[in-house]
Amino acid sequence: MVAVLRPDLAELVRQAKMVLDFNWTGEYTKPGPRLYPHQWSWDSGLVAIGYSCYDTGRAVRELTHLFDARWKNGLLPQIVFDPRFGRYFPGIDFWHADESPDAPSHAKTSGIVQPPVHATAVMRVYRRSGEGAQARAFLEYAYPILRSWHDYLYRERDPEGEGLVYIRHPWESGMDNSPMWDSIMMRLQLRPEEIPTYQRADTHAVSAEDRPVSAEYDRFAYLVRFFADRGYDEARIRQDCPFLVQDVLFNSLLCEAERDLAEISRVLGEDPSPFERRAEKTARAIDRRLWDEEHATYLDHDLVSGCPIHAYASSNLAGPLYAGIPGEERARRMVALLETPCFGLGGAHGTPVASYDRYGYGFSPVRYWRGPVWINVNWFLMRGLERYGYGEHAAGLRGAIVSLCRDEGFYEYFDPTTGMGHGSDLFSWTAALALDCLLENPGA
Ligand code: 2M8
Repeated sequence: MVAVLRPDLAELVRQAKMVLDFNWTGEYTKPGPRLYPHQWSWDSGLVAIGYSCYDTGRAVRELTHLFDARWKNGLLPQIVFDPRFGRYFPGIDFWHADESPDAPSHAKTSGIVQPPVHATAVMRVYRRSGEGAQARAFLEYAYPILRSWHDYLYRERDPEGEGLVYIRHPWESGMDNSPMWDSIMMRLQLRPEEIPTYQRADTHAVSAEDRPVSAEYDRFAYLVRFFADRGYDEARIRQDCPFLVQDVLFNSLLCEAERDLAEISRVLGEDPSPFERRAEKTARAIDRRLWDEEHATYLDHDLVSGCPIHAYASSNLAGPLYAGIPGEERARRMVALLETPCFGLGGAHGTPVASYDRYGYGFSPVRYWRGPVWINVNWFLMRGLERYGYGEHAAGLRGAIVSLCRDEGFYEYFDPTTGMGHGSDLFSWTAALALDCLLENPGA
């Protein structure tokens, strides 16, 4: 950890910790104080990475609260509901998750997943805590849970054994209304009677301009009803689910998390080779099947149409670099694409990269995952650039993340053209990953 920080940065560290304290419920950290009152899966993983810099106890409690809500089949749920907070759609009653025999009896959860960053978070907590007896005890507790979580993904979401798992709802990607899903959403022609009755809560907390449009919410809700009608039985769901996608970021994060799981098993004296093999199979599958030679990027694959999804999101570049998937030449071409005004890496704007090609069809500078800067995607990219030896770019991105938070606040996302913050303020993973950038020695 850095011993002395510039006074303005020391103040930023203090503010970031205050955001996390403000959102800490005593059991988990709310992603945002009003918009997101429950516990979210990948938010908790990323927040634990932030806590691992200065508060191991909090990191362990955060992850333990999520892990304790796991399903019997290994599924780690996207949301663990806190019954004290009602104002969120879709709430407990809309999901009907407990109709699944796999749902836990002691916790209320949703019935989908989010990107698997948890083994990575656990490993970071262990390493940064000094690897003592207590940290080892946490590894021993987490190991079987992480193993069955990854087993669930490979067993239920990769039935053909390709090394690529599918997601079945845009919410599972974490990038809810990305233009990547537009072609599928358009195909989903709903009759009025197929649209569930629901009331959104999000547009009461933040501007409707910043959030997905209602045609998207209709389809989000339709898919939830579709899963509930099938009792969350994966074999039945995959038979005719209209949304089945092999997502680049999800699979890249899984690949890296498998390597972290291998590392955990090594520390515990277990055999790491099954996890190493699975990680390498996934890495090869991403590199072979999802690479788009013409545009020098990876593309998501739509399993329903059998076609690649030609939409250019920065997560499709950040994920594979983060997980060390492309060879040097592909990585060089990807970085060159990131440097173009489409994404703006290291450019005159001085902001981190946009989530979607700024000149792409459907780009919006403010509407959620359709273009704004997100700190988690940039943090994955920063790690990837470090990994491939693009030290100057990585340092520039680290500086840009820190400056944006210092100048604008810890917002959920930012307009890439002005830097202005949007969505929820006091957003936990923004604060947590800024702390990671500030408190870790660059390059360590
Ligand atoms: C956003 O998604 C939730 C649904 O999961 C929502 O819009 O209500 C996404 O940004 C997602 O990635 C994130 O985990 C969640 C909580 O921060 O909010």
